[in-house]
Amino acid sequence: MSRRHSFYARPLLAAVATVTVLAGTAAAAPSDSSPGRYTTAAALDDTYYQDALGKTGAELKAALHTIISDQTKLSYSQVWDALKATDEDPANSSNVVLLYTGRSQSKNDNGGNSGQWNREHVWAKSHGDFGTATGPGTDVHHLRPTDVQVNSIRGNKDFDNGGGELGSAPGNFTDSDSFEPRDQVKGDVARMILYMAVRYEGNDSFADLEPNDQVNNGSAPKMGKLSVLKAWSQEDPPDTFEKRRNDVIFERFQHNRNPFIDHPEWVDAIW
Ligand SMILES: [Ca+2]
Ligand SMILES: [Ca+2]
Ligand SMILES: [Ca+2]
Repeated sequence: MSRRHSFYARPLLAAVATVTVLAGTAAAAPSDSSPGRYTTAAALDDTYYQDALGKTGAELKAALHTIISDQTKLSYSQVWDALKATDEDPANSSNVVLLYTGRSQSKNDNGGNSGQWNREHVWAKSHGDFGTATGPGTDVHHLRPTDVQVNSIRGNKDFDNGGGELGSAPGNFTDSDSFEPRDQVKGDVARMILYMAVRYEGNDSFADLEPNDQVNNGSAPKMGKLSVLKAWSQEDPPDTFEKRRNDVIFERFQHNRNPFIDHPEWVDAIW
């Protein structure tokens, strides 16, 4: 375990220690004792993203790859519990919010039956054929709770605009070769795909995942369409739910971040 990793794995302990030291004094609590202190852009730039600052293009991508590859990896069964935390409904802690339908549903109503929620691989696992072995197939940065039937309709299609609207998930569209998610999650989808492209570079036992500007990518380790994903990232910038999700993954599960949620401008800096 690297020094960076062990440092970030213990934000709560550090916060507790700070509070203990200050107990009994009249001093105001320092700003870094609040739970979200690692999530401010300035704090992350001074620490987590230090080696990426000032870079662009392939150099930026390489620096980010090194930074985000320092992570804890989950098993596929651990993904269930992670999603119950990362995608918790802010208005109801017993529920998760499903990606495509936006439905709030009981955390315990997960499984493979119609009407339940299951684990959607936003980067379809057949694109690069990584399956559900520990690795890209269990990386919760691109795994989301979805309605079982809608997950099946999306299948392994690439992302693009157009098609007919899904009766079971209004606002989502599909045709024979592509899927268009609802407006509220278009940027989320784009940033998940681009995270995967930076995280997986073919230097482990898995394929080098990369976006391209096509559909019908099949089992190639590619996902389209890049030009559409870039537009979606612009149209739907990170909101509170997406940022909180990144924090929960970082602090509680994988201890790595999606850089494009923290720095959306890095999408254009690389692609
Ligand atoms: Ca299409
Ligand atoms: Ca969004
Ligand atoms: Ca890659």
